Amino acid sequence: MSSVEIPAGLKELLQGYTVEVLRREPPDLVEFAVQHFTRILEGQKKNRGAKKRSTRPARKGVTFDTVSNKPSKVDDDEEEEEDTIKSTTSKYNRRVSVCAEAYNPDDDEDDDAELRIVYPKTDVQRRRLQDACRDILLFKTLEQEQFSEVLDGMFEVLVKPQEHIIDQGADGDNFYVIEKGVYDILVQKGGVSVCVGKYDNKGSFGELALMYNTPRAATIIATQEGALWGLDRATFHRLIVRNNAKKRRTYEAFIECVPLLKSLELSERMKIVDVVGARVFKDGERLITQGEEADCFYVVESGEVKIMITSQAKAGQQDEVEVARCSRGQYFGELALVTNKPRAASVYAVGETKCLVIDIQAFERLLGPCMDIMKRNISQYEEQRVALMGSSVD
Ligand code: 1OR
Ligand code: 1OR
Repeated sequence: MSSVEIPAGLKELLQGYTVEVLRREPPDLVEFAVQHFTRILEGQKKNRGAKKRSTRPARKGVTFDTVSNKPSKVDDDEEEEEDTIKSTTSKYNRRVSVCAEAYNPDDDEDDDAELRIVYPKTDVQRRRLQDACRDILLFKTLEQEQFSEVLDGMFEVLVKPQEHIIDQGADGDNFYVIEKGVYDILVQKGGVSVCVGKYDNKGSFGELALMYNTPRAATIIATQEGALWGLDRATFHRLIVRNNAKKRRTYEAFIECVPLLKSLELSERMKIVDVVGARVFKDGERLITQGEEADCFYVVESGEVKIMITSQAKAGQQDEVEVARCSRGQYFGELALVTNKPRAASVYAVGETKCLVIDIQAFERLLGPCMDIMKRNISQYEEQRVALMGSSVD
C-alpha cells in the first residue's frame, strides 16, 4: 500500500491516455488529449444515463494490468468497478512495442507485442453481447480466441432517438454491433440526404472507414432508443483487418471462379471477401425459410443445397417440392433482396454444406454490377415455375 496520496483514478486516466497516444500516434498531443478526455467524459455521461435505465454495470475508469498473452478471464466480482486496459505481451516477449494502427496485416502475429483493451462485463452483459454477435458475418471467420478478444474489447453504447451514431464524411472511430434499436442509413445524393436502408434490431455497421481508412460512407441515425456494442478502431484493425488478410488468401481462388462475379474487378471481388462470413450447415439444416424476410445472400463453397417450394394452397402442410439444387460456385437468396419481397423458397443443406454469406447492405453496395446477370436468371425462375408447377404456386 502506498502512502503517497494520489487522487483516485488519476493514474488510470493518464495511463489510458498514454496507451491511446502510443496506439494512434497523433500529431498533436494536446489536441488529442482534449478529444480523448472528452470521449471519456461523454462515455461517463452515457453510462450514467444507462445506469439510471438499467442495473448493468457502467464503465468507470481504466486500470493498467500486465497479463500473459492469453485472453484474461474477467472476474465478475471485481469487474463492475473498473474498466481494464491490459497490456498484453506476446508469447515470446521479443520486443516491447505497442500495436500501431499502420501495421501490415500480413505480419506474423507472434512478432508483435500488443496492447489489449478489456472492458469487463458481467455474465449477463457478456451473454447479451454474445447473442448480438452470433450472426455478425465479420466475426464468422475468426478463430475462437480472436472472437473472444473481440468480445473483451467491446463496450456498451446506449443511444437515444435521433442520435447520429456515424456522420458521413467523418473519420472512423468505432465499429458497431447492434443489440437493439432501429437505425436509418442515409447517404448524400446531389446534396440531399437520402435514406437508403435501415438496420432493424440486428446487424453491424461502421466497418468500411476502419477497413479502408476512408471517411465514413454513410450517416447512421438511431430512430429510437437503442443499444450498441462498440469496438475501437485499433482493436478492429488488430483482430478483423488482420484476419481479412488471411481471408483474402483463403478465398481468393474460390471467388475467382464464381461465375456470377466474373464481371467484377479483382479489387471489387476482394472487397466482397473482406465482408463475407463463412457458415457451415449440417445435412438437412434449413438456411432459408419461404415467406420470411430476407437479410442475406449466399454462395455455395462446398456441398450442395436444395431449393424447395411450398404451394400456397397447401401451405402449412409441409408439402414441399424440390425445384432446384445449387453446388460449389452457385448462388441463391438473391431474389428476395432484388425484388424486396419475402423469400420465394426454402433452402436446405444436402450433406454438410459450407456457404459464403453476404449481408443485404454489402449485397446492394457491392453486387450492383452483377445485377443484370441475376435479373436474367430471375426471369427464368418464372418460366420454370410455370413449366414445373403450373399456376398453383405463389
Ligand atoms: P463506414 O465506416 O463507412 C458508415 O460508416 C457505415 O454505413 C458503413 O461503414 C457501412 O457499415 C454502413 N454504403 C456505404 N455504407 C453503408 C451502406 C451503403 N449501407 C450501410 N453502410 N449503401 C447502402 C446499402 C443498403 C450503399 C449506398 C449507395
Ligand atoms: P430468395 O431470396 O427468394 C430462396 O430465397 C431462393 O431460392 C431464391 O431467392 C432463389 O435464389 C432460389 N423460384 C424461386 N426461387 C428459386 C428458384 C425458383 N430456384 C432457385 N431459387 N424456381 C426454380 C427455377 C429452376 C422456380 C420454381 C417454381
